[in-house]
Amino acid sequence: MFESLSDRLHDVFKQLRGHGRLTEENIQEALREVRMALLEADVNFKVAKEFVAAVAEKAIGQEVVGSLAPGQQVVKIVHDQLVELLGGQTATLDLSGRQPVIIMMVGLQGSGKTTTSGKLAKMLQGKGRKPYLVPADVYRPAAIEQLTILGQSLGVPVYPAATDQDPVAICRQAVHAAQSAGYDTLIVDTAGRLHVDQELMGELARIKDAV
Ligand SMILES: Nc1nc2c(ncn2[C@@H]2O[C@H](COP(=O)(O)OP(=O)(O)OP(=O)(O)O)[C@@H](O)[C@H]2O)c(=O)[nH]1
Ligand SMILES: [Mg+2]
Repeated sequence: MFESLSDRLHDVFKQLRGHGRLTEENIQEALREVRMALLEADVNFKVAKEFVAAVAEKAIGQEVVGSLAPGQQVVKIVHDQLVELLGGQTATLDLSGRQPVIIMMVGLQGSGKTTTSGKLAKMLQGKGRKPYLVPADVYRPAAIEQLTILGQSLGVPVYPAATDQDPVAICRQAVHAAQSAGYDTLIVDTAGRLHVDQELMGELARIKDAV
């Protein structure tokens, strides 16, 4: 995703720099390209729209038009805005504390918990940690299988949970299994849920308490 985004932006910037002077149309055209690049890189529609609007406002506000190196200036504005969009500060995962460290993936149905669990596991493995994936979604058909296959393809061990088990029990047993196998980071992939679903929200609280 980032590779194709940077390729696209590179092309847009090259065109911008090529202009001795920039008109407002030049900038708008470039920003249309930036917007397309963001959308193709899977950025949320609203985020892309706001991003381009913010850049446009700054670019036009700073009187880039007619300035000495207008292309450079627009590139800088886009760059600064991208840094801001991705979060001005870098936050790292806090993996200190008693081992195994437990990461709980929580969110709406389909928001990307399972996929992100896999990405996290791979990233942590690359840093020399020993992640253990824990499927705690016993409700959606094939949810356990999804994480199991993901783990297999990544070479990350997955706790062998079954759908007739209680998610709280799965997590508790997975912690014991991790302790005896020497896994230092548990990634608990919970079932998607709405915050108004009291029963399922209660389950999350119980998992948190249990592990
Ligand atoms: N485009 C895009 N799709 C994603 C991303 N992350 C996940 N998906 C897709 O979104 C869909 C749902 O992803 P999951 O990881 O299964 O989401 P989930 O939160 O675990 O879903 P539930 O367990 O059903 O609540 C899948 O088709 C994923 O391939 C992402 O970053 N970008
Ligand atoms: Mg899932």
